[in-house]
Amino acid sequence: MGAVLKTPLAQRVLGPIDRIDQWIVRLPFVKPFSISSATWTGKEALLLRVESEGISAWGECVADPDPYYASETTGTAAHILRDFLLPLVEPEITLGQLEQQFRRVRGHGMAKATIENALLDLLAKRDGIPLHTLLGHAARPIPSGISIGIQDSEEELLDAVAEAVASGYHRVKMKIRRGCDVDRIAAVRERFPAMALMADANADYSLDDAAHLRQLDAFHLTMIEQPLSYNDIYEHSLLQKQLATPLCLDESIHNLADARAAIDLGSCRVINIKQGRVGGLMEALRIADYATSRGVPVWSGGMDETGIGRAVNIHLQTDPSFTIPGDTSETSRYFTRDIVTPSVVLDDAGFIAVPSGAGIGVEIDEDALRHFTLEMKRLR
Ligand code: OSB
Ligand code: MG
Repeated sequence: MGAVLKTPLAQRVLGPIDRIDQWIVRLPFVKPFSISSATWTGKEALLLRVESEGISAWGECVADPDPYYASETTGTAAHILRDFLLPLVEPEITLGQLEQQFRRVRGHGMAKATIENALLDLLAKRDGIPLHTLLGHAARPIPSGISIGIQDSEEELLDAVAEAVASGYHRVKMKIRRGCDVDRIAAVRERFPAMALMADANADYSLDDAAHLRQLDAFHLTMIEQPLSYNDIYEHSLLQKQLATPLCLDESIHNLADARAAIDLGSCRVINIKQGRVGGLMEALRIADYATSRGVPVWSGGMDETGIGRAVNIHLQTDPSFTIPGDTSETSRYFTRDIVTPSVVLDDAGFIAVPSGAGIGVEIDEDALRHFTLEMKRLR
């Protein structure tokens, strides 16, 4: 049951903006996180703070400093925000008009989402309502899933999965790559026969690997995420025809049009929606609606966000279209110290409580923010 809003989101006027500041922060990870194309030892993120009449609103860019997951980087996002997107942010225009203006800037969904997220936080805080209420959804406990990076050994992987299961995570995703896949999945499956398990290849395979990937059908995975190129939709449709296991697209989906193409071509049977990858919450909700109308379930991915982006992902998952546990894990899995309070924690049943305060509903820990700041700039 969605809350009734006086004005549809797209018709909301932005209102006065007194100041915009940008931070680049780097939070060290508890342990390195490896996917097929990269290893990260910390989360570097660009943050925006928009100030209006005493309200501080925040947006986190999900880009990494490198282009190993997506083509956007912290550096490209800073450039596009400063030179092309922020100049379009005017007090008298509506959110819908802003989205329309943003279309002239091609791509750069991560940069667009950063300012969109901050403006939605601002509007919600002005109304004194939580972000999920602004989006039209009611709070509900969010089932938590976990994404386990590529481990150095099978033993370390089994330990990590055992720890995740003991913590109550509702679904385990393990990262795979060429040469580190079938045997590892077989070992996890043998030890945990009934657990909801999936694998994410981060685009490491090609269509020539179809016969190899078909071996994974033996392990009743809930899905295989992005086996083929980050840039592909068509070849995934050919691969899906050869596999019983549902495919899920992540990297390939940048907007609603990509989602339509992927679903209509039969390239995937599930979509990983990262709101920060698709240009923001409004496009994420449109993709979720379309996918649901076509019988395709969606879930919220993650980008190892700080507490700002993680809170946004939690609010997004109040949309009933998000029927599969996402990659939103406890803060302590990533960081010893975060830049917001409170931390994300799981309850005894593996659920996350949606913040109930205004906007994103978490407070910036100014000391921690200062501690992790690499650079800060006033943009307006
Ligand atoms: O492919 O989903 C991915 C993290 C960084 C970049 C890409 C991905 C991931 C994750 C971790 O899988 C998600 C999370 O725990 O936030
Ligand atoms: Mg992925």
